Amino acid sequence: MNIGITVYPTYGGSGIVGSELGKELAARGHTVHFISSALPTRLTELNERVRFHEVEMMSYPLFEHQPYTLALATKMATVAENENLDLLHVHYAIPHSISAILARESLKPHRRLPVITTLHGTDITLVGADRSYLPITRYALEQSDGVTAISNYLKQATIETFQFDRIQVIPNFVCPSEYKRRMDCDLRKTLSPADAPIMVHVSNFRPVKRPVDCVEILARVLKKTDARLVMVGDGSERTNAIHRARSLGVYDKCVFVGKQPRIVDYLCAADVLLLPSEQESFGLAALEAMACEVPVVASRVGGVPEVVDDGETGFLSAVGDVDKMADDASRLLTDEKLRREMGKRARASAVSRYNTDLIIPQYIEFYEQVLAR
Ligand code: GMT
Repeated sequence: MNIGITVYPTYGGSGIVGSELGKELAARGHTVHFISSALPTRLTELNERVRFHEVEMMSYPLFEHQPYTLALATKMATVAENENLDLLHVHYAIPHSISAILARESLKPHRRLPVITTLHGTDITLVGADRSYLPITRYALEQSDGVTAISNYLKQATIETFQFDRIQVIPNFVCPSEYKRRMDCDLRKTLSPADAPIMVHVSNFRPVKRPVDCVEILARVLKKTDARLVMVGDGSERTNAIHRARSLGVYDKCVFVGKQPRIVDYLCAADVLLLPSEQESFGLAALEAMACEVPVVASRVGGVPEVVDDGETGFLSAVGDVDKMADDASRLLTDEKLRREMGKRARASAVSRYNTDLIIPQYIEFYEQVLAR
């Protein structure tokens, strides 16, 4: 197949999932055309099967804000014609689905271009549910030729908010040969020279991720055992997290490394992953950590309980219950046997349920079903 994929290139899990999906489809013989404002972060290698088409924006004094949605729709239609696309698959409904629907309509009647929308989370629970975007998001769902969601939780949330239920759940995935524990970890020595155990947090540091809670957890853990907190990523909450670490007197136990291209290296260096989010429709960081045998301490929200089995592959708590999260993290950091057993179970669970070889064929089958209609 010739597949057009659109993602947010620089920010958030939906872009990562869309990019990884494209690479996996290409590895299975399909040709994937990424249509986006910039090269998506995890797309390091372009080739005959993985192509990139940049959305060009004309600036004009009359435009207070440049109409990206229209520029994207135009690019989608052009690429569809020039590259003979079979379908468009967009990640994150707003505004990608609307652009794709516009592109599809602009090509009628001489070209068919089915639109598949994958819902990731805040496109439904935060942005889409906001009154300013709700009607257009409902329209995007109804007009898409196929809709998938990345967890049962998100499907249910979409039904409740939009009374729309034509949704197939296709969960996120992880490549087990790429995401696996490596013991030759020099990075660990750099992050924790005295070999104190490491808690890692990976996110885009938006308020919804509650990165400040990680610092609160660290301060409590330090009362029981030495530890380091490695904060991977960047976003608006980073300064608040640093400020809180300073005021709690634990800044010297934190390492803020910013955005990193190879998350797997940081996961392999870690003993525990902290994911204290307010909302999380899946928790891709949790899945990637589990594949690297890292148990997860997370909030019991959204789709996280579908991924992390409480007491088996990690520990779940109410949002903001940093005392309980710190107790759970301390237990894992001080009890090596428990940590290793949980880590092994975490990997087994990630591999048996979310392996790329299991999930990518589900997308291909879904494409075929939509095309056959
Ligand atoms: O919150 C993010 O990291 C970004 C956001 C997005 O839509 O780009 O992530 C959502 O999609 C990820 C990939 O499918 C999921 O793993 C995250 O749980 C989800 N985030 C939220 O629901 C807050």
